[in-house]
Amino acid sequence: MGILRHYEKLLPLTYKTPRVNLEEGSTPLIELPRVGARLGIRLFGKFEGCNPSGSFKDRGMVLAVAKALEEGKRAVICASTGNTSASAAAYAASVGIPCFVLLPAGKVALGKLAQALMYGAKVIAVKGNFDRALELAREGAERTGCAMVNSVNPYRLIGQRSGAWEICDFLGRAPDIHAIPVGNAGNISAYWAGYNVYADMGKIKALPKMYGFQAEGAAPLVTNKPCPNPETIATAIRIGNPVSAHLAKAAVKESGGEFNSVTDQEILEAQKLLASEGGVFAEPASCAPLAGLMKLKRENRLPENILVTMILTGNGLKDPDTAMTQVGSPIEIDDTPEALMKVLCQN
Ligand code: AN7
Repeated sequence: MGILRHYEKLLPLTYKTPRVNLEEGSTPLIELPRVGARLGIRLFGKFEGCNPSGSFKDRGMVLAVAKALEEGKRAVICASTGNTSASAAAYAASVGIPCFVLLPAGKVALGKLAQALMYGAKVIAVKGNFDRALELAREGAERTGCAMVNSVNPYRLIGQRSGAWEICDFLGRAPDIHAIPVGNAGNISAYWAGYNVYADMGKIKALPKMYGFQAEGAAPLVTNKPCPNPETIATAIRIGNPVSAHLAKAAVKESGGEFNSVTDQEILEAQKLLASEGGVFAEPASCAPLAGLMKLKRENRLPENILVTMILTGNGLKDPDTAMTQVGSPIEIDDTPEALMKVLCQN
């Protein structure tokens, strides 16, 4: 039914807020018994790749675009490592307003670029990294009056709280550990706020520990200082100066969690493991939490038999190029039963 209808009472809606809807949210919380057994925990992945534009960004974008319309804005603008742009472009298309997206040139996964262009956004490739593109987008919004729909827009994070509510509605409790990738640091902050809303309402008795995972080459929250030249294969989280760093730090501190980093190689191994033993294909950035949990396990820092949720923030289909570097090619055969049998009977 879409986030705005599903959580109408928990969101800042008025009778004037248009009920924008692409049927976002209600994504599956998938138990992953084979992967969980390796870790000695009960493991669930919330597959945000099932959202209409293929990532968690739709949860906040639907509210940000609805509020922009309510406030009389005529266009939206954002900077993005890819998923925000795909989401903004989709919602702008659905309500019929222009969308401008600023991307770090050459550093966005192909599927995301194709999405923004297909949805009809004006796509601008900036010769600089995401952090610079974000500064430019903010300036563009100020000078033109376009609605800024990056997570500096408070409605984005409010909409993204819905992910936490769905997890609690499904499990009847919060997880012991909530593991999540961290780029611009909005989503971890939104989940923490969401869990706290449910705790205040008495819907959950205990809060989770928030574990934020970054890529080693773009880990400003682990090193505790901005990273001027972020670099990682997980381009979605190739961010050096997260705008919501203060909120994310508070979430980790208040919950008794931690920030940690994982290497690109660990991310790729986790992506393959999640697909081949979980049946879920998530994009590289989304696999930083699994890589991080594996690391904690190796270090004997992961308690046994606890309930852990990881947020699988984006669909693996968005970045086939990276996936293909990790797998072999198909076995080509002549179009005969004999040739087929040779392959089928190879031990
Ligand atoms: C798949 O699209 O920042 O810590 O511009 O696409 O809330 O930023 C994407 C971020 C994790 C990090 N996983 O979330 C953008 C953008 C995926 C992402 C993150 C992103 P935040």
